[in-house]
Amino acid sequence: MGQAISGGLTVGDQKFAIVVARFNDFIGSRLVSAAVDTLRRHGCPDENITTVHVPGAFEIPLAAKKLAESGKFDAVICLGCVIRGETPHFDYICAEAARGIADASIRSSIPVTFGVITADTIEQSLQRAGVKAGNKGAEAAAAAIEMTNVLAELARLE
Ligand code: INI
Repeated sequence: MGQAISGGLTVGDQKFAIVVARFNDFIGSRLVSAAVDTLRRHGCPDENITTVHVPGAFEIPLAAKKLAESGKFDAVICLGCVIRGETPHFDYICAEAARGIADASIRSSIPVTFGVITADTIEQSLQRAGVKAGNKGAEAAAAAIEMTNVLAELARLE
């Protein structure tokens, strides 16, 4: 068998940016708390965490792209909550948020993780924000940490 490459969950001097939508802030703030808690628990000092607030999930990609391309961060964590019941725009907002976040990551070559809840109801959203079904903010932060370490391993191949 060839070599297996993976990334751990240890934080050294990596710097993280969090982009969070203010729309549905009741959920978004829970995602931020969980993301920050996850970063801290893996060793990230508070001074290495920058949080940026944008109006809604639709605006996340632009801020994420700017942060990712700034050269100041090792990963960007995108958080928000889009609830279908509240808008006929649901599908457009979700699609653009997902596409734009992926695009920011590929263009900048740094991890930009997707912690945007897309749910049918407020109850489902709450379940994914720390009640019953995990917390998308914590997941997105853990994925960001892991990916910074995967990229460090990949850089050693070059
Ligand atoms: N933005 C969200 O983040 N979540 C939503 O559920 C939502 N709804 O329901 O409309 C939402 N809309 C705002 C959108 O993201 C933009 O901020 C707005 O269209 C201005 O560009």
